[in-house]
Amino acid sequence: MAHLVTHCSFSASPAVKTFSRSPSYCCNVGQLQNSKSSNLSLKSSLKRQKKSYVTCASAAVQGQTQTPLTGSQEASGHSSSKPKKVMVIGGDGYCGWATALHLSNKGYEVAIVDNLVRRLFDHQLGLESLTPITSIQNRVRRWKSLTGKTIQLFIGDICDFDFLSEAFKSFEPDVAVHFGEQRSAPYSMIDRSRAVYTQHNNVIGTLNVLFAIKEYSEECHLVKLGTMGEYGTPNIDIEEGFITITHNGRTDTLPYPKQASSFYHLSKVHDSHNIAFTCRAWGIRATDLNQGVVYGVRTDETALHEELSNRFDYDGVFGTALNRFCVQAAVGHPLTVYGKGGQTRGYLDIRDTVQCVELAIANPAKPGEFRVFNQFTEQFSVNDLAKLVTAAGAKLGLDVQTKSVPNPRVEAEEHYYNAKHTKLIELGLVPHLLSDSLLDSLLNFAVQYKDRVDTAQIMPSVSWKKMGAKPRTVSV
Ligand code: NAD
Ligand code: USQ
Repeated sequence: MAHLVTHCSFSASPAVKTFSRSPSYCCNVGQLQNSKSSNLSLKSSLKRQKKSYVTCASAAVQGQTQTPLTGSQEASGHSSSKPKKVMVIGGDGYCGWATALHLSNKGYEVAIVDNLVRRLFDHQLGLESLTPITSIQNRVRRWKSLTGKTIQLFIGDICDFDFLSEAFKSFEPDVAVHFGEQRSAPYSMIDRSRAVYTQHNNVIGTLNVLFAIKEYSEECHLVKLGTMGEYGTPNIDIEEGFITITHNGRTDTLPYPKQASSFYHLSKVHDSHNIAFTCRAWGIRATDLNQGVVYGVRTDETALHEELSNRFDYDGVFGTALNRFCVQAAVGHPLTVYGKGGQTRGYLDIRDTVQCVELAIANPAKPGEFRVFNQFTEQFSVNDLAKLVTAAGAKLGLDVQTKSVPNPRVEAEEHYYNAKHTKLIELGLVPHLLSDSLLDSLLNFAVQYKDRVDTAQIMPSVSWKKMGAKPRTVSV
């Protein structure tokens, strides 16, 4: 955890003091040096977190009327008058915020659990979302004022079991949707301390969630965000979680082999094993959603008001391929295809992320069942994405160029890729496929905010091979 204060990479910040890991990371963040004003508010808000606390979205924002969205007033799949309670861990993040609002809109009773560390990473690395995002407290207040719906907040670290226990005892979730991890592969490859932090945060956080379910909410369905990257890029078809193998005349159905390619992706593999084990050992019910790369920013709910806007990362550490390419096209930066560009992955629209999670909740795993769904809608190579963005840019009058940059990662650049993804479709997923109109609107969106782009953050700055034990400070 030392990196959280010691190395303000990608910024000109002076050195700051080290501290040893404590259950609540917030104690020393005030020493961070970036973005003075926002940092100050982060400092004071995090100081208040030293002991876990709960806040509820409070009264309506002045001057706003309550206009509930359309949609079921009752949580889908739940016929009694009591709505299902869904704890969204990581609900201040990109996928989590969109999902929390979507589930709240659908009539679920939602609580967000988040330690706001994603905002802290931005402060440390000198990064900023393309879209301005307001505090989580303002977000839920605005939601309440617009819809009349309350989202409870539990601000704290799920690696702190006392905090998590209090949140579980207080909210009594029927479902825990777990997005609350360090999710950037490049971040996990900056240096030893980030690698250790990522695996500690993700693996211990998930273990704590499993123990909290066992201890306080045995019936609670865990919906855990995994990643397609757990499988790597094998030279055979990728199945949904399990593969039936005949070996020396005997046949068994076994977990699909995992070949993750970053310390982040490996943390998800460890999570999957721990979850599968606790389903067998304790009868926990769990769905592991092996999600592909997410693109897009607007959902029905986040589009309602600027204070509900979602974050949109385009930098070389947290930005993902298609979102980055749209921003690059908008500012006239050549599209950064790494290496040969044949790297193929599963992709999905953020509107489908929220739909998939809702489907998993409405059709829960049985006690003791460990289900795996591959959560993506289409496969693209990086070269495919560059071509699509170039064509969409031309329609908007943008002259989009592509540049092959040396690949900072260690990964296959030309490979076979065919991943199954039928289980969510069978449950009713109606995908938003990547169409010209979606690309147009994403590009227009990037153009709208292009003045906020810091072009110095676009090129990749983390190398898989140059990673070392020493804390890294990368200058801008
Ligand atoms: P994000 O970084 O935007 O959000 C994660 C949230 O979790 C942040 O708000 C962060 O503050 C919180 N968090 C992290 N550690 C925590 C802890 N110990 N205690 C409490 N809160 C904590 O990430 P995202 O893009 O929304 O991804 C969410 C999940 O989905 C991750 O598990 C990620 O691995 C997975 N996923 C994301 C993508 C993608 O393209 N964004 C694709 C596949 C899978
Ligand atoms: N890539 C480029 N140019 C870029 C950015 C990325 O060529 O400017 C390439 C990468 O080398 C990689 C592919 O695009 O081959 C995808 O990279 P990415 O940064 O979009 O996605 P990745 O690092 O795999 O991680 C993202 C999320 C992570 C999630 C994962 C799903 O950050 O949380 O787990 O997507 S998956 O890829 O299916 O594992």
